[in-house]
Amino acid sequence: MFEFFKKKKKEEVTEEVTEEVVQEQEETVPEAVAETVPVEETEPEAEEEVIEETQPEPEEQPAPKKGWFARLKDGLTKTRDNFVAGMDSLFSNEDKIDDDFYDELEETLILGDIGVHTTDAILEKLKDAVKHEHIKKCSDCREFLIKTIKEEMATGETAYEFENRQSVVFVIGVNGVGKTTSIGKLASHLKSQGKRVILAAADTFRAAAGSQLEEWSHRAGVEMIGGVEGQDPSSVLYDAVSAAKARNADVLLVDTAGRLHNKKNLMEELKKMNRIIDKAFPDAHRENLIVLDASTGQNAMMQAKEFGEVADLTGIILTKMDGTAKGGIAIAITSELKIPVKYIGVGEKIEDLQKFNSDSFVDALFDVTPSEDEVND
Ligand SMILES: Nc1nc2c(ncn2[C@@H]2O[C@H](COP(=O)(O)OP(=O)(O)OP(=O)(O)O)[C@@H](O)[C@H]2O)c(=O)[nH]1
Ligand SMILES: [Mg+2]
Repeated sequence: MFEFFKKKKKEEVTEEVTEEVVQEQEETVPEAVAETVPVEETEPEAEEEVIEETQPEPEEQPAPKKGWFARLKDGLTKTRDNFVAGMDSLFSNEDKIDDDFYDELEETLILGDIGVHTTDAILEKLKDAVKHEHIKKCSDCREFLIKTIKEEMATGETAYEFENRQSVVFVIGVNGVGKTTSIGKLASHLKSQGKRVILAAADTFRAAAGSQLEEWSHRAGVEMIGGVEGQDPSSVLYDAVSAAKARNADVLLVDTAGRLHNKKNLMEELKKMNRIIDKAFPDAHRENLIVLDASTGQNAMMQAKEFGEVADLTGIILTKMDGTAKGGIAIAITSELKIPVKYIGVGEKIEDLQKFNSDSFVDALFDVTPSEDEVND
């Protein structure tokens, strides 16, 4: 679990640090020379000044690398503050459980974007446990709640088999949710596992879309097949599938438009692309990932339902978990739609994509310390 994150982060942090150092050197060395050369010809006072200025600054130590669990917790800070803080006061008292307690818990869960359906399911289980198990006081409920949420989120084995098979990953979602960014991050993750990855820039609607993906392809060090603005996205897709076959690529990641002239057009276009992949590359394993912006809360749920008409969704990439208090939506989505969240985006950088594990997610949300194995980098 999270192996890629552990592995990748190490490599990339080192790369990044090295890059920064190189850049710093490139920038600072000529300046230092330029400033120190005239010093020999100038007044001694000036010399002193310049020397003072050019004293090598103590090298800034890179901040100690955080483990993935710490980063996940950091990313969930706002959600935790919003969701769990309210609950803590609810669970901190030793009172007997009564209807007021249930009402307050219900409100907290719904406000935490857990969704009505999931909240009902959780409360049902809690009431049952209060009746049949030894849960008497409000303070006994916390652990039970954590266990129940974990159960609600368990959608069976979360599969990442596409990572190990010849696959086409069709990435869809409304505009601005983070499709292109997530594809870049995913490409980099797959590349670091030694996979041959090709990107298809099948968003030909927006002029900048192709160049955005191209930038990510350079960052990730993978190839991209694109077209020109206004070109039929399906023709780009054909080219990309042909290239993936010809080069025996492991994974073809398909970026799509999040907006066309209108929503109906978009949906029709995506359906067509879905059929093309099926026809042109029937042997490839298919993964249809919808990208949802966690900060949009319940809207994300609606989008998952709508895009479910385009293709059979096999997973979700939930982005922008770092900046939202609505991360509880991950619980609602997994529990209600029964579509597994496979990755979460916790920032804008290439390494800010994590494989999703519901147990760790709930632990991070409730500030539970996970086992040593889980946190070890
Ligand atoms: N903080 C944060 N920002 C993210 C994350 N993922 C994406 N973003 C940002 O969200 C913005 C939109 O991302 P894109 O990848 O361009 O979104 P898109 O779905 O491809 O958008 P369209 O091409 O317009 O459909 C960018 O500024 C990204 O940097 C994330 O996990 N966290
Ligand atoms: Mg895009």
